[in-house]
Formats: sequence, structure tokens, C-alpha cells
Amino acid sequence: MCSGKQAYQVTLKLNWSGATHPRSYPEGGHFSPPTAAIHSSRYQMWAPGSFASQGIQNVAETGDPAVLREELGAYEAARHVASWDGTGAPTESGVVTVKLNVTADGAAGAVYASGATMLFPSPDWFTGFYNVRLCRYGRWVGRTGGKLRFWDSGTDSGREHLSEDEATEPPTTIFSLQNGRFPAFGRGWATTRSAPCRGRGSGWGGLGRRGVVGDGRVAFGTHSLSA
Ligand SMILES: [Ca+2]
Repeated sequence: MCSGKQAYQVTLKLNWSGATHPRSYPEGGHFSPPTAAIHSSRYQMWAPGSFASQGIQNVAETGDPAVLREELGAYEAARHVASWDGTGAPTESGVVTVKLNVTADGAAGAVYASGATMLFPSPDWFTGFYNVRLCRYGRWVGRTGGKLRFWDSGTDSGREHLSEDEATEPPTTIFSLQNGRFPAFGRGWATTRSAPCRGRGSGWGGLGRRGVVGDGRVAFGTHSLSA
């Protein structure tokens, strides 16, 4: 396990526009206030194949991060979340770079990063990353990153960006928006591999090009802890 604390800057390069998704990008499309956290294996923000928490459901359906952040606060009090950060306002468009600052804590086993932000408007679609391991072989990872993809929280059955609310009863687990029945996966010309991630896996969604948020990426870089 890694020792001490390590500060990270999480850079979300969100790129979802009429250029990346000409057939489906909705007028005024943008992202809700993103949230990122560093946590131990005792907390899971979200993962494919798992049911959405109330906090993730709210983010995915409405963009409101308040309940997610309450959940993070509760797990922070229990020392399962070391640090979290979030913006206070939605982005102005779907093409934006957001930087969040979080700190990992080796002694608490808080070496996993997760985050989420909603595609607005949409029924329950979001993007983010989950359980990204920032400690490998006893050393803090210096730089890492991956492509961002679209996910469905499994709580609303709408099939279009502007669908009316249609609660999924009972809810399904979180799944990748990779099949052509949904508009948000975009161009639909390239298929490679789908993500085999399940349960406690980690990542940003594997290698597929369908469902990618334009060339959206997340990057993690270390920086010094301020004194
Ligand atoms: Ca859905």
C-alpha cells in the first residue's frame, strides 16, 4: 500500500457537441456540476453492473449532485472517503475542461478515484470514471487517464434526450450506452470491444469507440500538497 497522502488534479475534458454527435446532440447540451472523490474499497460511487445509489440516480436524472455529496460526506466521516471535490455550477456547453482537486490517503486505503457528471438533457445518462487505482506496486501513480463514455443509470426508461420522465420499475443496474437504440452513443460507425467491466472492476469504460463522449478524456496528475 502507498504511504502518506498524495494530491491529484483530475482533469475532465468533456467534448460532446454537434460536431461529435451530429445526429443526436440536443440544443443546449451541457454537463451537470461534476463530482470526483478518492475513496477506499469500502465505498463505491458507481460501477457497471451495480445499482445506482440515490446520489448517482439524482445526478444522472437531474444533474443535482447534492445527495451524492451528502453520501460522500457520510463516507468521509467514516474515513472511507479521503477527499472529494465538485463544481458548483453546470458547464455552459458540452465542450469544456473541468479541473478538480482531490487527495489520496494511503493509510486509509483511499487509493481509488471515481467521478460522475450528467449529460443534460437526458433521461438518466451520465459520464464519469470509477475505481481508478492510483496506487500500484506500493507507489502513487504519477499520471494516468482514459476515455470517457456514456452510461445509463438504469433508473429511467426514456430513450431520447428529451423523453418525458419514465421511471424504470424496478431499476436495472448501470449499463453502457453502447447499442444503437439510444441516440447518445453518437456516430455509430466504429465498433471495437465492449467493456467487460462488472462489479468492482475499474476504469473509464474500456476500449470501445461507440458511446465515447467525443474525444472526452479524464486525466489524473499528481501535484504537491500545499503546506
Ligand atoms: Ca435509462
